[in-house]
Amino acid sequence: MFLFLLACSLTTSEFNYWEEQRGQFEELGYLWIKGFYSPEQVMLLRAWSDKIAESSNALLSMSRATEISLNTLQQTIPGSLIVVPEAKDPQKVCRAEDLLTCYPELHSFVYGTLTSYLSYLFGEPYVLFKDKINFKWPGGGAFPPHQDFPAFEFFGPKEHITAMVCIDEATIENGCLQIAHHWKDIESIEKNVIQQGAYVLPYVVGGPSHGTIQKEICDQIIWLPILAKPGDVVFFNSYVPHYSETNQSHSPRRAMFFTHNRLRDGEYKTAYYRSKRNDPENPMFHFGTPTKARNK
Ligand SMILES: O=C(O)CCC(=O)C(=O)O
Repeated sequence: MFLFLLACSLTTSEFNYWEEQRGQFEELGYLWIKGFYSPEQVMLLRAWSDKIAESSNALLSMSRATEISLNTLQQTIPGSLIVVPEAKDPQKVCRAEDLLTCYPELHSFVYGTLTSYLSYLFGEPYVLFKDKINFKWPGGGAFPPHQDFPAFEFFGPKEHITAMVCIDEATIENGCLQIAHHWKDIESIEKNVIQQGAYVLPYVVGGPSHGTIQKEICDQIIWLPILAKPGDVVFFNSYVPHYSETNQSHSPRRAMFFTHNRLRDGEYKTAYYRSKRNDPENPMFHFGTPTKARNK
């Protein structure tokens, strides 16, 4: 019904635009929209990223000064950021999460842009599932090839769409996102079918590579480097394999990630972050990431 009402109010060229975008997403599992945000909106995103970095570093310093672990601080300070250090350098913040609880204006901004865009694109309401910023400071860790779904499967929805928002220009040198292109053509692999057209590839369970897709499979995938510019947005579903290399440059490569699911599949953001704050070392929260967990 939503789609029908929407279609009635569109011009032909608008209708064609949405059809084309939807077709691309359905065919490839991702959609790269260049210049999604205006230069003014990019300035705002940069300002939020700077503030979040400052608050994340303040939490790390507080943890050092008080000798209260970061995990305990995040359980003790309601509404604080969830800050996850790099496994190889615990003084560096790999990512900060639950941003939208701490920054209500950022929440409105994301809802009015990305969430609305997805709802238009698919003709039904979408809601946020989780949100984060990956800082990828110079020397910052690589994310091994993984699919996101197995990290989310303990909550209800069987499909998620993440919007990656590029904050700093992404290059090969600074470890841009690399996304699997036409990966469904790979033959004769063992697949765990979740639903029609959606399957999980075999991956390493436990240990430092928890969540990494097996190497023989990665070698068959054609990877597309996403050389995104600030303000570009890449939507991708939770089954598309992706990875990124270490940042070999001298500047950060920051990107925000806003994961959504269809409203009709339920709202899980509060439950997701309650679980994460209560059990931050659970490997499911460190799937295919350069961060530390139990048994990882
Ligand atoms: O930030 C990146 O380059 C990779 C992000 C990613 O795959 C993740 O956070 O799961």
